[in-house]
This record gives sequence, C-alpha cells and structure tokens, in this order.
Amino acid sequence: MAKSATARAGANIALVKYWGKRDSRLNLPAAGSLSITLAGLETVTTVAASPDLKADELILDGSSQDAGPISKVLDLLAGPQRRRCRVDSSNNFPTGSGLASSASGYAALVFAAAQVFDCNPDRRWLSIIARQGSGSAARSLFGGFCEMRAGQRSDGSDCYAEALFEAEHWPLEVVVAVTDRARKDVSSRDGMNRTMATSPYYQAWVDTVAGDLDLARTAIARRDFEALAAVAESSALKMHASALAASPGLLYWKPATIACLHAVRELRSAGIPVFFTIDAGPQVKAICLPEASARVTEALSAIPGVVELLQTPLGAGARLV
Ligand code: 2P0
Repeated sequence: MAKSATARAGANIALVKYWGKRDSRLNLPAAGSLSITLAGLETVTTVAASPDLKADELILDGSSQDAGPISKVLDLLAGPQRRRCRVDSSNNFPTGSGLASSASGYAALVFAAAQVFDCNPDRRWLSIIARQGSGSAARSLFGGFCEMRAGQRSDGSDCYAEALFEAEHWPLEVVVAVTDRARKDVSSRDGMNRTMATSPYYQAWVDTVAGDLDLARTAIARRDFEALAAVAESSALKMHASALAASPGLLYWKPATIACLHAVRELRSAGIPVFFTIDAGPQVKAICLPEASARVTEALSAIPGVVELLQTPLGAGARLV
C-alpha cells in the first residue's frame, strides 16, 4: 500500500548568519544562527512511500534529480529498512540562487516524511534530522523568529533549532530584490568549506557570532528595530568579509547587489525603518516595518539590474497540507 503526505515550509533568512561547521560529517555548525521564516517563499513537498519502488525518486520543480541526498535524510528519519519514496517538491521561487530553497525543501521533506513513516513529530527532533540535509533547514521547521543552537556534543544531539517568537510577536516584512535568477557558481556548502579552509578571517568571524546572537535576541524581544538593523547588517557583512578573504575569494555579489545595499542605507538614513541582509548569492533581502514596505519596494525597483521583487510577511513553521 502506498502512503503519502504533503507538507509545506517557508524559506528562512538568517539575521545572524551560519557560515562554517564544527563537524562536516554530521553537519554541525561552528556557531549558532537566528532567522525569520517567510510566508511567501515556500516549498511544497509530497512524499509517497511504496513497496513497489526499488529506489527513492526525486522530482524537483518538475524535473528528475539525484535522490542521493534526500535518501540519506530519509534513512536518518526512518532507518535504512524503510520503504522507498517518490518525493515531488516544488518551490514558488528560484531554486539554488541564494534564496534558501534547500532550507524550505528539507524542512518540508522531513515534515511530510515523518507523517508517512509515523515518526516522532517533535520539531526539535525533526530539526536535528533536517540539519543533516542542510544546516539552515533546521530553522524552517519553525515559524516567526527561530534560533539554531550550535551545541557542544560531538553526536550533535544538542544541535537543534527552536522557536524564539511566533510571527505575530513582531510582524516584519521582507522585500527580496532578485538581481540574478541563475544558480550560483559556488554552493553555500562549498563556499563555507572553502572559507573554513582558507580564509584568515574565518575564526574571527566565528568568534563574533555568540555576541551577535545575544544582541539580536534582545532586540527582537524588545522590538528594537535600530538594534536589530545594526546587528543583522553587521552579521551579513562579516560573513561576506570572511568569504571574500577565502582563496580564491568568494564574490557572490552583482553590481545591483551593492546598489541595493546603498539604497537601503540611504532609506534608513532618511528615517525609513529598513535594513539589509545578503546570503550566499546575489539577492538582497530588505527587512522593514510593514508601513515602509511600499517605499522600500519603490526604491529597490528603480535600481538597474533588479529583475524581480518579492514581498512577504513572516510566516508559520512547516505544516501538513
Ligand atoms: C544562513 N546560509 O545562515 C547562511 C548564510 C547561506 C548564507 O545557511 O552545508 O545550505 O547544507 O549546512 O544550510 C546556507 O547554507 O549549508 C546558509 P549546509 P546551507 O542562512
């Protein structure tokens, strides 16, 4: 008998970034991270287990892909003797271009698969499984504001994500300026491995993260926009500084990326509550208070090279459809 479930999960954007690992085999981050989950950038994934399948199959946005990475995660969830699955996953935003598709993808996968295999549905435990697919995926199990704990144990049992606040605590808006829809040349995983191995600034970057987490947690608890803006921009720029100093240097930005950063800074200087963050890709995420989103969208849409704008509030964690 085939058994299937469908789950949806939102992409998340880290305000305190994850960039580097203390264990690459178990995918344990070198430091914690803190993120917001987005309502409007979603992955919907159906997992169908069947005794007739000889191997797992993965269909991503309508085309067949190597199922190896998801097989590993399904084995962690339900053991290697589990039934094989057909996994059909689609994103409503560009895949693999610095918009956290692996995060929402693995979160939706483990959430749907836990239902199919009657596993423990505890989100903390699911985040430990999702992390082994993609570190940032642990955070997409949760909605609103989420923190990923680096943990200290070598088995990774204390390395999980947990909720800080639901989206309603502080209804921020996110405007994503897409400057390039192409898949990036260097994946996050390869980029952070290269940074760890070769950047003279890597350890300095890691050493600042715990302090940034304290600042960000406090700013969010107090809904202190200026304080959150300062720490989030600093975290993003430090992450990129460590990556730029790798060998060869990792340059994820396009000219329009930098133009967007200046535009966001100019808006904030003019009293508009907005700040930026950038992940391992050329897109700029502008985070603002809801009353500022029209102004932010207008300013970013005027920048040459911005090919698309996506606007979204914060959203809920992974859930069944
Ligand atoms: C983040 N990124 O905190 C950071 C900022 C990208 C830049 O987490 O190797 O795809 O699978 O654990 O999760 C992207 O890294 O890396 C990421 P793996 P992942 O959002």
